[in-house]
Amino acid sequence: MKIKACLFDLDGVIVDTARYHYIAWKNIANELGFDFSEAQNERLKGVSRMDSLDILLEIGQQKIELAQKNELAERKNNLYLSYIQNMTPEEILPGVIAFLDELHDKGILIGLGSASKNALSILNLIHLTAKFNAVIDGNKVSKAKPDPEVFLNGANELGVKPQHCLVFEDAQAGVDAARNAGMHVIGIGQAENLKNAEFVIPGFEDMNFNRLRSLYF
Ligand code: B16
Ligand code: MG
Repeated sequence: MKIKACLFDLDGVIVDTARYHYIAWKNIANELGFDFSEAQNERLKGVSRMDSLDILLEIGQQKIELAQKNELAERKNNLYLSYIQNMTPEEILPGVIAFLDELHDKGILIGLGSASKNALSILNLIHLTAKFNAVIDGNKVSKAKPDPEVFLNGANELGVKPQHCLVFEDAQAGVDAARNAGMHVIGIGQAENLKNAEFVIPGFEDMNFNRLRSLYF
């Protein structure tokens, strides 16, 4: 088996925080006087907070000063934090825990590669931190996805070569980051939003070690 480590994105892969990000950004858009659809939100998935704001402002055709941008990004984050503060392990997406436990039993290393600066707080809220051998989040990287930095740092911390890593991602920027890192990648979601993924699966309910082995033997 050529896979020695699995690297998981957080938002949209382990837990569905994407909808909380969406509602928070929609609030900011509405305040600025324009609407923001779920289809448009696809462009923000996996993208860092400030890059997300730039995309939002481009959609709303707004030009604002840096100080106001910083203030909007902080307000969005405070809204987001207020939505996620009551998250519980019940919000972990179906099949995730069983798959992580199976990987652990088979000796596959497990890493997190998230653009979010809130990733560790979320892992703690859903009681999943201990299952990860390495956690790389938005505080540990300087270049956002699709730059490969987040996944290369993860591989490095795990001591595994990129070609032996498999990334699970729900965002195009993340799939591109994994490919740019020279890693294998399985998309989570719908194929039309995840070009260049080797395989696309709807979620982890039907994912297990035997299936992984059949795909990557
Ligand atoms: P924060 P992931 C990403 O997390 C989200 O998909 C993206 O929508 C968000 O803007 C980004 O984290 C930054 O999050 O504002 O919490 O630092 O998908 O890479 O786990
Ligand atoms: Mg994601």
